Amino acid sequence: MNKGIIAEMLGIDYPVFQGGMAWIADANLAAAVSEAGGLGIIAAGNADADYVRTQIRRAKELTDKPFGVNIMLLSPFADEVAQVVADEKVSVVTTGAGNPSKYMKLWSEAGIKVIPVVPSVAMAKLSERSGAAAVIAEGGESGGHVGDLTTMALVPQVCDAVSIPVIAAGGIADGRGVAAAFALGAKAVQLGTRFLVAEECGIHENYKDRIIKAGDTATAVTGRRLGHPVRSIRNQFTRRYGKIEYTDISDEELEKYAEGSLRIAVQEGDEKRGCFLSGQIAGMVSNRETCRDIILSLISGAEEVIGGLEQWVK
Ligand code: TUI
Repeated sequence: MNKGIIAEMLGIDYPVFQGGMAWIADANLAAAVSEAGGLGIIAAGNADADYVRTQIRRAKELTDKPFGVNIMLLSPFADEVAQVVADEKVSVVTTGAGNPSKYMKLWSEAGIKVIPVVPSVAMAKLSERSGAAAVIAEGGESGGHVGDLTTMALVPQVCDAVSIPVIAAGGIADGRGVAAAFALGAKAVQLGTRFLVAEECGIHENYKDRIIKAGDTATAVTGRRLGHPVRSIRNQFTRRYGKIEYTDISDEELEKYAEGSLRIAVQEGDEKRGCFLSGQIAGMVSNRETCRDIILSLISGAEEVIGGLEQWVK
């Protein structure tokens, strides 16, 4: 497979990004993905500047290849983390859950390529105007904080609306998904859920089991009332959240109910109190594998699918 313009621009071997999953995507996972030829991404999530600096320095020890940092813009530490990535001159910054425009000058002066996650054409155009190198069009099939549109509807509309390259995310976990993303006009893909079960991913074994055992309808979205819809595996946490979400409970109490639930899932694997973020594609994820095997199977799978599509051409 030709690597395409995104991989060319970033100096990586394959057009595959690992999503910046809060509490999950640390230096170990990111370095393993980058070493395997994809783009590993450290998630800043809600962590402070010290944590993010430590993770960046650790990743630099583990790999000489480019890697990125994802900044979750709703984080109370977003400003200080934005400064850390500039000081550390990371190759790539991706952003989620908001509009990164106010940081663009700082990051471009540090020579960072900024690639915002966008849930709509409007956000994609705004990102292009603010100087983004590319955008990640993420459909609501994805895990975590989700937008309204599906990958199938979002990606081609974003590709038509901007002239910077587009990376597709949401609902992709094998070569068929990669081939489909290219067919829609994307130049690379980003995957989260499949990397959850990577050998190098340090989450609790219960979390990995939940992903491997998940079926197609295993996930649900909670948190719409607070304006931050989040997709995760249905369990006691989501059922209880769903029950109280539209009662007269205050926003503060609702937020308090969810507080810490992601950390509990990742570190304690507590099936009752944890929020196990996952995309809808979890039903197809069934093997624990190394990051290298995941990336190589995505690429060889996509090549096979694309080769087979010739039957449709007269
Ligand atoms: O950000 C994600 N996925 C996430 S963030 C997260 S942690 C979290 N913590 C508290 C509340 C909510 C989440 C877990 N998973 N994906 C990228 C993404 N970005 N999806 C949707 C968006 C997005 C939404 C609105 C990007 C921009 C945007 O702009 C709105 C505006 O006008 O500012």
